[in-house]
Amino acid sequence: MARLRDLAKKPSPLTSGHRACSGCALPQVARQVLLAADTPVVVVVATGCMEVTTTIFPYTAWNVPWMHCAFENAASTLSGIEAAYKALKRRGVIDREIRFIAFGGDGGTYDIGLQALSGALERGHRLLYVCYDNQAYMNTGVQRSGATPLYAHTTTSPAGSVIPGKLQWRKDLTEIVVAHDIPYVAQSTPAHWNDLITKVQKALAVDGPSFINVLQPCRLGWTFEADMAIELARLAADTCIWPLYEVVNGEYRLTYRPREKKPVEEWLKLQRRFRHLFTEKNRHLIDEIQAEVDRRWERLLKKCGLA
Ligand SMILES: Cc1ncc(C[n+]2csc(CCOP(=O)(O)OP(=O)(O)O)c2C)c(N)n1
Repeated sequence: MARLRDLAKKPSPLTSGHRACSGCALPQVARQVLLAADTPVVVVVATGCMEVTTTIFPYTAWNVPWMHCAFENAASTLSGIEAAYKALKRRGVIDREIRFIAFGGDGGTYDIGLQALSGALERGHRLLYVCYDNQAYMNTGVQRSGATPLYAHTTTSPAGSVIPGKLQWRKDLTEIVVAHDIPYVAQSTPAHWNDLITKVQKALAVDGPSFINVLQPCRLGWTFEADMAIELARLAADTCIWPLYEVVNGEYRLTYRPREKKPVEEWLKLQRRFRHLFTEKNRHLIDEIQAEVDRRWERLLKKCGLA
């Protein structure tokens, strides 16, 4: 178990001075993930907010070896790096233990990078892929992605008289990754720092591919007050819209069970992208979301042997 006291003493892998929006949870995700590593790491980041806000030429906010890749190929770029490392190690050129971490947004992971991710998992590279899921293509202007929740307002699923926001439920990428039968898969948030750090440590310890899906509240696209990102991440777990769990060699384990399962409304009402749901005409849509959250939560409890 990590201790804040020890983590605070480590040099920050991501410096201040990056250009993430005020109140964005993205730097916390990167910091927490990288602070969990006890060996040197090499990082690849798919094009998206994380890359764009931290590497504005000629500057970089990264204090770790870091490689640019395109929007769709973080997993294959990192696969190549890991394969080269293995070859150099075999030849005795490198003798250090190094770990490999890719970050991708939800657009770059659920959608355009899914093929590269699936291939890397199937080939069995020893790498950790972290999806920072802010639930839309935020960097290019809040377009809906496969991760955008049902009825969220985005610029390509605008809530109005024609539609009440996005018409599809979000794709369950974590379960898609589980289907690859890799050694370690998990979901977490930056609000649950100890949960996230423990999961990263477990992921980096397995001799094969690992994947962690981290919810990242986005101030711009979800639209909330600047000090609310961590609270929204916490509420996502407390409402069970974003359950915290891990799947180790196919075995499901819940890592956080809210003492009191809060109504999903509490999470929705703090975000302007769901504002249209709180009208007389649309209130039944909240019930629909709640029913689906409940159904999925019960299903997860069963998988974890808790129901
Ligand atoms: C092949 C390709 N298509 C489109 C783009 C333009 N583009 C750059 S970032 C981005 C959105 C990234 O969204 P996401 O992965 O969700 O990350 P976020 O910006 O939300 O952090 C897009 C569409 C690109 N760089 N490459």
